[in-house]
Amino acid sequence: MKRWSGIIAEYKEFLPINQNTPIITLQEGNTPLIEACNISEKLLNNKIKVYLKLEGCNPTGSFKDRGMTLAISKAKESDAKVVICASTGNTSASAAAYSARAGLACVVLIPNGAIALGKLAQALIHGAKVIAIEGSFDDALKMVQLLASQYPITIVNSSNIFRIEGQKTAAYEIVDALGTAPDYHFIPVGNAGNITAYWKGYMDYFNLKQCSSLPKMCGFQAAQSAPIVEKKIIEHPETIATAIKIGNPFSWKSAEHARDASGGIIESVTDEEILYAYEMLAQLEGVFCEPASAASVAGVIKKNKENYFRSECNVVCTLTGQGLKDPDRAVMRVSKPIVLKPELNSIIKVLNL
Ligand code: AN7
Repeated sequence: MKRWSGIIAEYKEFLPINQNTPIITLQEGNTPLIEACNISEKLLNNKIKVYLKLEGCNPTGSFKDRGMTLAISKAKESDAKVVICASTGNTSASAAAYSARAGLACVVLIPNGAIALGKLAQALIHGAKVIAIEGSFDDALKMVQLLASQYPITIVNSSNIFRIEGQKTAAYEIVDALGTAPDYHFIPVGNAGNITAYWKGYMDYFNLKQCSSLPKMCGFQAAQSAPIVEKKIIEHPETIATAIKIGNPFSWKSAEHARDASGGIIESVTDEEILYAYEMLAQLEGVFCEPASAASVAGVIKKNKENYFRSECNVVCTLTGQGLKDPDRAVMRVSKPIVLKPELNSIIKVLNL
């Protein structure tokens, strides 16, 4: 039996490492790619085949681990002592975990009161120094860039090229699993690193003739946090999908490049559309992702209504993070438990038996 050893060991010929790079891994990657048959049947008239790439199955519960294993390994190789990031939650959780494993000090700046509790818990329990900025993610990222320009601290946001390099391996896995590239790839967009990374991954494989076609890259932002769609910086982004509540994405230009070079789109979905997809994923497919992740499937539902797809095509949706990170949102969305005394009759009545 072959044991999966994490994305660096598995894809080392595609990654910027050498014999001196210490590999800091939690065996991230190799995430499931499952078919969403029920969503396809019930919400899309069986017109298209939909696959879900379950990135919430990574060790810290999000896709960030793919980039973080490489960023932290390279930081360790260059003898860094301290790493830093700004985060809407998942980057900080991942940075804190991989730093703990590497024996590096980790500083994370988060927008105060605006990240999901599970993510905050992760950063704290892994021993990061957590600073809550009274401002937005964009304010926190600005502070990180200023600090790292003046002090010997390594940034592990997606401005760190090793993050993008690691994250591109998800595209390799998809092609390895399907035997070909999908027709469309739908993905949530926040700081826009992941759409950049997937496009790089697909291009790598295409250039190496591992696939003979390329997907159209279709990115989705939340409606009131959609700077790329509106072509302007959003000073006060709003959305319940806190992971993608970003008004001035770092990888703005490269996301536009991925869209244009692939013939894809970057559009927005409303919070209600996101929450509907979030609930449908849970109730029709048994997949609990976080709200931001559901933006990809919300995008598919929306574009299908607009007749965007040609029939018999296939679509991969990246579900970027695990639903348990933000359980409050789930409890808010659906009906509460029915509280009863321990009496058989009252239970029977409620169950209509
Ligand atoms: C679940 O953690 O930016 O477009 O600081 O956590 O690559 O930014 C998170 C982003 C989608 C958007 N889904 O990805 C952070 C952070 C989830 C996320 C995104 C994020 P990018």
